[in-house]
Amino acid sequence: MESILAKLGLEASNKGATTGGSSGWLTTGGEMLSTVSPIDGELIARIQQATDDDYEAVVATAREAFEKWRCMPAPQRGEVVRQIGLRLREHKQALGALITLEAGKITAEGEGEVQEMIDIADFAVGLSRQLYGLTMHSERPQHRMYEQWHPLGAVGVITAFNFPAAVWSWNALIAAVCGDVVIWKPSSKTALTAIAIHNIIAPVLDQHGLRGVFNLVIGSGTQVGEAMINDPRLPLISATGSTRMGRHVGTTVAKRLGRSLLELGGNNAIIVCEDADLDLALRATVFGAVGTAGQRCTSTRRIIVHAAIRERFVQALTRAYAQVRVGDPRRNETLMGPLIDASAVDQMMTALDQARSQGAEVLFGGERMTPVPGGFYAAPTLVAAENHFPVVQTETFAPILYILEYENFEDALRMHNDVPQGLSSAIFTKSLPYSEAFLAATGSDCGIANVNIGTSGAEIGGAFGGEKETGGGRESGSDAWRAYMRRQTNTINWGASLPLAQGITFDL
Ligand code: UN1
Repeated sequence: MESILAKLGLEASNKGATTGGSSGWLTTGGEMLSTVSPIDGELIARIQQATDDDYEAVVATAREAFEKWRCMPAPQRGEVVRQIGLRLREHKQALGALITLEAGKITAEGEGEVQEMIDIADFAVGLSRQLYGLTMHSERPQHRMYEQWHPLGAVGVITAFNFPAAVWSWNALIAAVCGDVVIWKPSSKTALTAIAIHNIIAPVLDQHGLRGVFNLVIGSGTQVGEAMINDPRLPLISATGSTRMGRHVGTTVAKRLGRSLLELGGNNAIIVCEDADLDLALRATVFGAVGTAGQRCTSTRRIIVHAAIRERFVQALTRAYAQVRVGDPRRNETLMGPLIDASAVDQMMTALDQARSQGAEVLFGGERMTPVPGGFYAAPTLVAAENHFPVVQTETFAPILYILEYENFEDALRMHNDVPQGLSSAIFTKSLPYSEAFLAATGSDCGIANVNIGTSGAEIGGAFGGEKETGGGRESGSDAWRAYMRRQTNTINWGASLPLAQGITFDL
């Protein structure tokens, strides 16, 4: 552990606010935060949290930095992000190991998360030469119309524990090439990862003399989070987390007519049709439901399986679940590490009690585990349930998979969409009509819909996010960059007369 911390510039006690670079750390006088590892409940390191004054200092520096950063040509901003990507490559293993230590992800997933950051850095570099606007044909003679995209300002980024590094990069690296500066409030559960990232990128910021472009403020939601969402100096708040949190962020930011980009809870299902390749469906389901201990927004929470193959599929799932090795995520053979903390395990147990009292049956798992003393472990769990059970309608951030059964395809689709959330979805079938029906306007109502691929593990190239209570925001690839810029429509008259639009005459 010591060597990982040393490689990432972390100490026993760390400062919790920076405006970027090696000398950007603020002398915070806030309360100490202890970070423990979910692997064994042991202390990793401490962080001195930001005070209100620190927050003010960061916002002031960020706003000053924006004045310059927005004037730097976008491809030059892309060059800074390219160098950040190189630093991330060099530190992929160490940062991945810290994510494992702090969030409990298995090594492959910890490193996979850093790879996601590297990929988005590459994407952002290309994007820095492609912030395209459209041109239009004016209805008036000798007029030209087009739109352009300008930097927006200081963007507030609030992230969750489950992707403590990648979600920052989706927002921050895209926002940076767009000419924005970023103020990041990470989850207090995984704030060391945020400090490590700022240490990794510090030499790049030093080299370019950039202070205030990438900022970090660590503190509680009630202090730092509230300050950010109520702050009119932050035109955009991008928040990832629960629907409950997002509802508060969305309404608070809306009250000041700011913008918010929300990526909230999911209740992701896979429909397994009678003609599905069951081996593929099985592997996708296990990765989706058990991977990251069921703590991805995109985790598979519901299986909607055709009655004719239900028995066979559930038996195969049960056999697979029995082989999932739960334990220390640093060990090569482990497939499922701990949940994030003791309360996450309690919430899982509460959900299972509710499920039983609502008429569900636990088919596999359901219990707490102690493969490592002091850690927060539970068994991957299969539950036979019905879609309308209140517990099935709710996102529980844990490895619980509800098994639902259908007989005709319309019922499967109806069940699929009949939840308040709308993030990710999948169908396993060899039938063109089924897969096309799933992707049609009348099919899946989610932001992500896959065929013969599970619900989790999305690539960075697409826009990521979902509908309904998932919040409607889109981050990462495609044209998600537009959310981080302001659009301006320009009409230029290069003639000698002043024709009015809509043919209006208004002569003196
Ligand atoms: C999240 O859980 O908030 O698709 C993000 C995936 C990852 C990102 C998940 N690429 O599972």
